[in-house]
Amino acid sequence: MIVVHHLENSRSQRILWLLEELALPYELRLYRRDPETMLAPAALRAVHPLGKSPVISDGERVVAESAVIIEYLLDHYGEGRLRPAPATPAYDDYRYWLHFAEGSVMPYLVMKLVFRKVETGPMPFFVRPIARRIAAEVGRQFIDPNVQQIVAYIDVWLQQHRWFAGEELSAADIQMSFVMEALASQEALCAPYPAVQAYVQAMRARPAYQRALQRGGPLDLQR
Ligand SMILES: N[C@@H](CCC(=O)N[C@@H](CS)C(=O)NCC(=O)O)C(=O)O
Repeated sequence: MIVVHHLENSRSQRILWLLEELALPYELRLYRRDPETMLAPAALRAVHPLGKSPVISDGERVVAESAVIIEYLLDHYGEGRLRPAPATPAYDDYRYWLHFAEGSVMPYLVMKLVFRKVETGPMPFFVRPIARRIAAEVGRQFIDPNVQQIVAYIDVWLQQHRWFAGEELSAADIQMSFVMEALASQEALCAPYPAVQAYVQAMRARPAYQRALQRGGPLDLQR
């Protein structure tokens, strides 16, 4: 039996969506974030030393890292679904977006979250003005322009492609889903990009996506 060690409100949502699209049976074990730090509980380290989510177990095998879990599940249970045939243009696009999510977007989104905490979180009063000024400048000069460039780039792609790898939904869409939800949670950022907005609506409309949210709990990426 596939067991998904699911951290609430996290990238693990991708794996639930994939399993629902594939209509595979799975057990969901829910882990709550620490309400103050938002970090995962120590119990996740009993599953994998890094204690991050998603992580799955399948018999004796433990698999971590979203894209690797996706490939593992498709290799073992996909039966050719949700992945274009290898060495085709659609497959090359599939693989690009599968890696783009964690390789090129998530680092900026995590940086944004961390620096926002520096701007708004508690700290000794004598360093506060300097720390906040630095955090704001890093956002303004480095993080925000990169995120804006990425959204514009995705929008151009989605004007020409229904899903990330072409006409058919693929697991690249599932890997990109957390990125798309994180971008969509910033309304002002996405307002000029109708293709991004239409894509997010199409993704959310899929019954399997909704079933995954029902099982795993809601995504609130503004927290
Ligand atoms: N690149 C990894 C990232 C895993 C990751 O950082 N997950 C976050 C959840 S979105 C996490 O477990 N955070 C809790 C913590 O760091 O304590 C993947 O895609 O699986």
